Amino acid sequence: MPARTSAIPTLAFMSIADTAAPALATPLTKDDLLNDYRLAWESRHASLAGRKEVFMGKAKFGIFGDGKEVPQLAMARAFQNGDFRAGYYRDQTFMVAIGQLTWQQYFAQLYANPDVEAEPATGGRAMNGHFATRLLDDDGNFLPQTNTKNSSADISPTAGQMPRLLGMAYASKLYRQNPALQPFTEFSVNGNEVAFGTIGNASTSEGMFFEALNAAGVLQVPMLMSVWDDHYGISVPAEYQTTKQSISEILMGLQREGEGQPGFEIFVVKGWDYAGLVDTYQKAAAVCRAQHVPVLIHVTELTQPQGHSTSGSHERYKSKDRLSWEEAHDCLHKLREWLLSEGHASEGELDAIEKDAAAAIKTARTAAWSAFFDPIKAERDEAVALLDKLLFDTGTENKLHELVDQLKSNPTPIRADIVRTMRRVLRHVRTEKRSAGRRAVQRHLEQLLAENADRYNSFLYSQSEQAIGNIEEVKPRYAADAPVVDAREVLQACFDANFQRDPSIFAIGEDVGKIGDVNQAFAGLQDKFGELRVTDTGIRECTIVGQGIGAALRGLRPITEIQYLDYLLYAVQILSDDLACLQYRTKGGQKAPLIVRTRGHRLEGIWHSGSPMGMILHSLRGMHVCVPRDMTQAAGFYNTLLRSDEPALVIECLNGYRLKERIPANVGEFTLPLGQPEILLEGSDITVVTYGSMCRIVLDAARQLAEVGISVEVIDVQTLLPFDTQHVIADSLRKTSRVVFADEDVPGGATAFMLQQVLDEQEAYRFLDSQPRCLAAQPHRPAYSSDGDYFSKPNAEDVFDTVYELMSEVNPERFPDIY
Ligand SMILES: Cc1ncc(C[n+]2csc(CCOP(=O)(O)OP(=O)(O)O)c2C)c(N)n1
Ligand SMILES: [Mg+2]
Repeated sequence: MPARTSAIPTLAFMSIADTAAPALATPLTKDDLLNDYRLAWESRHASLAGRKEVFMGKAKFGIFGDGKEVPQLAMARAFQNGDFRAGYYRDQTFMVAIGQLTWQQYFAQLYANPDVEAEPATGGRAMNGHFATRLLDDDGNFLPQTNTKNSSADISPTAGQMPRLLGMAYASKLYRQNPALQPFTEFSVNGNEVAFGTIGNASTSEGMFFEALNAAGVLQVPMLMSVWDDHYGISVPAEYQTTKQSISEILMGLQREGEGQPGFEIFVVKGWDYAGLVDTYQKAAAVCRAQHVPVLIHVTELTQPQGHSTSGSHERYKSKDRLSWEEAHDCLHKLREWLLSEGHASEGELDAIEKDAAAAIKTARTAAWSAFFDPIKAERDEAVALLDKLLFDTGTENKLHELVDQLKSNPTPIRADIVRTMRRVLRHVRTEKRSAGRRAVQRHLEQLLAENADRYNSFLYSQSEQAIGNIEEVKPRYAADAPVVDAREVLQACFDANFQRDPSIFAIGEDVGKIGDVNQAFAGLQDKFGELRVTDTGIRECTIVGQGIGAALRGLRPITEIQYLDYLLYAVQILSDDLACLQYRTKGGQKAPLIVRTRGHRLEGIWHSGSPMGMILHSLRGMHVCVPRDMTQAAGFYNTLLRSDEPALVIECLNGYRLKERIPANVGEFTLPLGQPEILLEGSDITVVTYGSMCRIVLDAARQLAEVGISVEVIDVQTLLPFDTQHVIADSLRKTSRVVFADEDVPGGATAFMLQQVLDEQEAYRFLDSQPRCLAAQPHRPAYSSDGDYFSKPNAEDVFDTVYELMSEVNPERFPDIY
């Protein structure tokens, strides 16, 4: 083992402190040091044992924090109550060090224990190494955050933690600088909370990393970013990942010139240098917390003793030299050397700690396995008892005995084995409906399916009292002389009222601040409510959304704006991977009620007319998707959403802001329920289902169709998620027996979704006398200008012809072919 080269912490680019501090300037007792040593070894043993569990078939996959233990101990020492983490799968040591993970819980996650008590981070839903603390109580309300240490819920996509991290840091800025937020004492103490980020060296190659760092520097928020640098991203070394192979070197331009200047503090410290790490984190967190200066700590020379994950072995791609360098620089061995050389402990003491650590992990692992497996065995035994009884009653078939015996003798059954066997057995005795044994099995199966639905399918959406379906409907009221205004003014009045009502609401986005967004729904509101409430951002859709997610997690009510629907693509990944699945992946442990506001459908050209609703519907389950046809409906949705605790996307009609609408007297109070279509025109021959800007076109076509004697019922679905919860459309088809789904998406996009919902989900196929038709835009993006629009998107003539064709098929005499 090579000797430690220096007792001096390796700090570079530091502007706030000397670089020649003595080893461990931070006052730590011998107990502190030995506890850290114990925890480091427990963590190592957990990694070693975890890998074995996977190879023994007790878990499906494993990724571990071995080789990253020591810097995490140092980070944990700087992490205080109220702070938040957004990190990745290597952070087990940190999570245990801050007291938010036990080793038993660690193994529970490895085994995928679906019991939230056993595995509080994800309820067995995420792979191991996906950490989270429970931020909500059993009713789905936020717990106080300032007296605990908090972690947002990890996701697998590399660098996906970055946008949310920015938002969590941004919340501290708002809590410190906006006096109206002072009453929110359960979320912040004067904005003192630091958002700690962790990321692997290779993942810094992702665009989101750079976007988030730049934004943090611009915003000057308390974001403390650590890069765990082990030189690799799976098998691909730094040469392929990072210019100059050093993230700190290439980010040097972010370094601030001095106190009070804009920019970052950047530190570089070796990952095996315990003293240097502890001191660095203390200094870094202090400046970050006090001055709201973002910090980057580049932790170098880390290793991966077991390679990347259980999917492969690193001997395949690391040279012998590299492997022996890694062994020599293993941070645990280095820590041991340092404790001995500094006289903090004897060999015997450290040996005993290492031994105890191994034993502690064994105990935790065994307990976790029993807690996971015993209930399954009990479920299996219960099922087998019922099945035996059924066989006794009815079964003579060998096949049945075989099925039950297989389940009985399976040494490691899973829940699917139990349910699968019961379903297959019931299939075999389907004619024995009167057998009591069969009925008992069926009842039990139903119970198991319900339990497993809770385990595996619950919490896609909020189940709290503020869930969207629980928000009371308040109808709009109109004064007799209600002013008729440009539609954007309806929104402006709605936002104005809500901003007055709730100080936690704020809006950010490109051009949202000074000019009040490109269509001026926020016009004048920055002047009225200040720059912290209505705020311009850089052009960075992904982190605009992330800023909202992180702030919403910390009790604020952000409205983040994506200037045009076409640019939502930049943010869809994070909306899908982070926001939409947040409740689900924590089994109701976290929520981020973020509203994403955007505008789309019809305007001009390839990048300002998009209506990629299919893409949205396919990727954002877990969010609500509102497609209001005008600004009054949009205002109703904002009023509802701002009172609920669920995330949603609201797509306003780009071509609707200058149309005239009447302002309701209760413009900030009336609420529009989601999932309730509106019948815009009653008719008897055929139903046309549509939404958004197409409503006006379909209404126009319906008037033309009326002239030739065809009576069209026009339905605006209003929200695509949720979709027509009361089956209003099926009821309409009961009457008309014919349906056209029309929108501006590509063929097979949201029209196909609506068709599936109505025919399959609502079973309305039974009412149809004609083929259901979908009328969508052309499969390409819309071409520029009015002719481009006419020939790219469905127009009134297209709607007319589609409906007419259907009616002509039904009654060719009355409706002879046009063409
Ligand atoms: C967006 C995305 N691409 C690829 C992957 C697959 N993947 C998981 S971890 C990883 C390497 C990450 O390396 P690094 O950031 O250095 O972290 P380390 O595992 O080395 O600590 C890759 C490519 C992923 N999870 N997400
Ligand atoms: Mg790496």
